[in-house]
Parts: sequence; structure tokens; C-alpha cells
Amino acid sequence: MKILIALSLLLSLCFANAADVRLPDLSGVTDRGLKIEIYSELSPLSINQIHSWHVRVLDRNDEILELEELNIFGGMPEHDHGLPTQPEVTTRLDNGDYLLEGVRFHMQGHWQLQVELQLNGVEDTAIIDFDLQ
Ligand SMILES: [Cu+2]
Repeated sequence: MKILIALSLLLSLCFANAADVRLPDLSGVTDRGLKIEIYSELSPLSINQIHSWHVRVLDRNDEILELEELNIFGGMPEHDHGLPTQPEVTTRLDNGDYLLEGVRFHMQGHWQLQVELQLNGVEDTAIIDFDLQ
């Protein structure tokens, strides 16, 4: 009986968590092994709509990190151009995510993001490649 109660408790916890879990729209890893997760307010990502991202930076133990600096640049390497806008991190949200405002893509195809951050005085970079339909 005890096992049954424990099992049902475990199951209900799993389901409770499953409802909250949302997979990032984009993710990557920095040179120093930090995880970058991007949750887009426009999901799935598509072109020609200005929108915001929530950017989460985690250490190896999945603890959310507070950074000294965070900048995100993007472009299409094959076309040799950047983003049509200059997205900016404007605030840090209550859950520890950074709000990046002013994201817009104007072409379908292969895009590349460059995430530049500073943590404890050390600079770190992640490159994230993705295709937009
Ligand atoms: Cu292009």
C-alpha cells in the first residue's frame, strides 16, 4: 500500500511538472559549457514579426545564472548580413530569464546567433545555428 501511495504521488508530481515544461525554441552551449535556452514569444519562430525572447542561462547543474552582460547578435552567414533590427536585453525577469526585445527575421533560410555574455569577469560565447521556414 505504501508503495502504491508513493507511486501515485510520484506520478502526480510528474504530471504536474509536465504541464509546466516547455521546450526551448532554440538552445546552445557556450565555449565554457554554459547552457543557453531561448523561449520565443512567437513560437514557432517565423519571419516578419517583431517579438521578444526570454533567454535563460544555466550552469552545468541547471542553476539559472545572473550575468554581468548579455548581448545577442544574429545574421545569415551565407548572405553576409545581420538582423534587420538590433535586439536588446532590456530587463531581467522574476524567474531569472533575460528579456530580449526587438527580434525580427526578414528571410527564410539559415540563421546564426552569436550569444556573448560575461560571468564573473569572464567573457563567453555561444553560436546557435538554425533554419527558418
Ligand atoms: Cu539573408
